[in-house]
Amino acid sequence: MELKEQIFDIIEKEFSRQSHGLELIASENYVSKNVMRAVGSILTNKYAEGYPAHRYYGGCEFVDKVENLAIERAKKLFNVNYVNVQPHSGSQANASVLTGFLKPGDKILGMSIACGGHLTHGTSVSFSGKLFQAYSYGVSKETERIDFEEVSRIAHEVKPKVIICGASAYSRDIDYKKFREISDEVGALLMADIAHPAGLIACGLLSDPFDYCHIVTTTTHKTLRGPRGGMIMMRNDFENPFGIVDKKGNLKMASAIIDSSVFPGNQGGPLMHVIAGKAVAFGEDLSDDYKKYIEQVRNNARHLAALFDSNGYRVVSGGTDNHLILLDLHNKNITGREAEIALDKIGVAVNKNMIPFDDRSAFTTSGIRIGTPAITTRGFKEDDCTKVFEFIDEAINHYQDDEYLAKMKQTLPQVFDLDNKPIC
Ligand code: DSN
Repeated sequence: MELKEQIFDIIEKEFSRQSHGLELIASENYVSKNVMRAVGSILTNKYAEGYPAHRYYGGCEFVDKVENLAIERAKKLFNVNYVNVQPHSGSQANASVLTGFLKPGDKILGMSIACGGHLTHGTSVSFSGKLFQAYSYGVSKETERIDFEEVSRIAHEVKPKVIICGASAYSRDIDYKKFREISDEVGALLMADIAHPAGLIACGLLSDPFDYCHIVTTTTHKTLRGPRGGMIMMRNDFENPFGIVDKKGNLKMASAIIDSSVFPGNQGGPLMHVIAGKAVAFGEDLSDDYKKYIEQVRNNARHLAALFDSNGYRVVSGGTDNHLILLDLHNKNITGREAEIALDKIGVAVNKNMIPFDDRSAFTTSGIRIGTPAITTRGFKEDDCTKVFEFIDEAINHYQDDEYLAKMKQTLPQVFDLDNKPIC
């Protein structure tokens, strides 16, 4: 087989995996044909370092239009006045904000990864924990919701320059007002990372972070159902409080700091094909159909949480406000890793996940995270989610029986009528 055919053969197999299985990884989704058309277009050929009308390359008249459209649509979607659509990923967006405003050794405070935070919010293995002195807050043992007493205590003790709110495995709405009060008390900038719930926030199903957070970052491929990528937003620009000046000695506005930190600070040429995909996705996200979709995402998550809860599973924090649920599998005598492997064997993709105060490592874990964005794109409603629960429960109850799991995998496409629920 020729080299290029090898790749397309693998892509076909992945297409079959995605089509014939259930995708329950909370950070994944299926993009539309038009998003794929944009991302697979000749825009990938174009270099466009800089920003619209201020590029370092000729021939940018059309890619300028693409980037401006992506910005305008994102502004409308989130009701904001500043957007940078160039970050290649959520991690790059976070890196651009943190390295733009801070110097190495400055202090940051973010949610601990063990309680649901993200790698780039200060873990020792990421740039955020290597470049900065990183501190973390968690959730209360009783409620498994953000422990604001702890946030306040640590913030007052260490006086971080940036406080980060937002998470990757947290199923509850976030009180951004409380975070802002604490940030103001200690003179910190407040950054929200809404990578996971962005779509629910855009449609008003969760609290709006923009009135309280100085800067908001997101990814574009999770609930927003766009291409893989990142984005940085502000409702209102502001004077940076850290005295950062430009070459002429003028105080830089936050927008100028972010723009120069994305390019040339952290990235080179923007991925114009991906920015085009973002523009297409944001156009879709502004539609009534998307609003119905995202409401169904939340309804499906609530339905699943209630089913697990009433059938002997422990749902972390007792339920969900968004698109994901976190299950504590202790009482099922199975680790998160074992559950992930068993579910993989029946064609259901989830990820093992630590639960708050987990007594197992990040590699083993006591929990799994389940998200509904992708199955909802395939048209799943509450009835389908009841079957999803039954499948997961059955697989967990037979997790050591490979033959049983193999039979379940064979029946899964028919049970869920997957041939009539295409992924694109
Ligand atoms: N790794 C992503 C997730 O699965 O939540 C976050 O970046």
